[in-house]
Amino acid sequence: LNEKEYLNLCQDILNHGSDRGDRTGTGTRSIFGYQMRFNLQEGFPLLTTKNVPFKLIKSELLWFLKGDTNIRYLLLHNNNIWNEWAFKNWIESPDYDGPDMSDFGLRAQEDESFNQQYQEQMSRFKQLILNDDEFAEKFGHLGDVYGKQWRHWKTTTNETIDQIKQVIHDIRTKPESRRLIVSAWNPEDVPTMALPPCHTLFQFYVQDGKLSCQLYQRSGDVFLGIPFNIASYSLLTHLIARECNLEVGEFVHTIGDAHIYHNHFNQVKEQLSRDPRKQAELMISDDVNTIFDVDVSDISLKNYDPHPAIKAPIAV
Ligand code: DHF
Ligand code: TMP
Repeated sequence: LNEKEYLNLCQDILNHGSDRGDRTGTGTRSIFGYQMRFNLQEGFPLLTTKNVPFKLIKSELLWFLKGDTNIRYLLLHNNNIWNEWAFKNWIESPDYDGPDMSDFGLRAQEDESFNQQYQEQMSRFKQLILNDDEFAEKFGHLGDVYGKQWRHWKTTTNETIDQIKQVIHDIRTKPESRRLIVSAWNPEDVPTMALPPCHTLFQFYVQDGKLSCQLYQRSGDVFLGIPFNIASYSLLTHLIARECNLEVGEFVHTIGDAHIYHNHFNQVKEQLSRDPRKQAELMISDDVNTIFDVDVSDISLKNYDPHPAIKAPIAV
């Protein structure tokens, strides 16, 4: 069962991980180097032991595929998962004129009156991104993150490389190639990114008419980020396979620092007490010609019947 792969990872970290400090000041329990395998023929590996909002995963992946790095597109799709990292750029800039928001991630969790102020500034920020073009241009960008590196990698001679088009071409023409790689890790750009890419590099592999994908993720927030990442790369594998007239094979997920934040322990234990259900099926509309003009409405799930969602604070 695919979902066991994930539940075993959670249990392994709880049992054998080291308690460590981290950049966000939250604290984690972590292990280094872990691999999960998901057979995409068995169904779509969206977790069922908690409700994972698939519509957010779709719009985030289509945003990457468009080569977009501005959160305005996400907000237009009611997707708030990247807000904090754009907000950070604004509150640290001379343009920001509201109350002090330094260290807002931790303070909002600990101080209710500060949390109110934070919510007010965040909703002002979202309105400005949506309604003010100039503001969105200035503060909506997360730096040269995934979309930029996937579709418009800048070369030293000022040309751009479209890694996604290139890899699709290579899968079609050289399916036995061992060089079917897309990298989001661009050392020159890392210092200016809101968050250096967590999913850093992926590779495709074709065997028996099936397309497999392996991701190397340098850092994984096992309760919040990883369930999204599994579904996102599985969806990407389906889309690329369709583009290349292949079936889907496996999604292999390799993680460097795999961690559970200390303030997610109760949530993880609750999730581990639940029994996995039957996996959903992914449906992609027949109207889709190429993955470059897929719309969120072209992608849907059949028979997704998860346990209830479990809330947890995100470490900023
Ligand atoms: N930072 C950290 N500390 N962990 C992350 O997983 C993470 N992920 C990022 C950006 N920065 C991050 C991008 N992906 C959520 C899931 C994925 C994600 C960002 C946020 C999240 O909060 N998921 C909630 C539901 C959120 C909602 O409904 O708006 C969840 O319960 O799955
Ligand atoms: P870091 O840059 O210090 O590693 O912090 C990034 C955090 O975000 C870390 O907890 C991993 C998590 N993360 C994911 O798990 N998946 C993602 O897709 C993203 C963007 C972040």
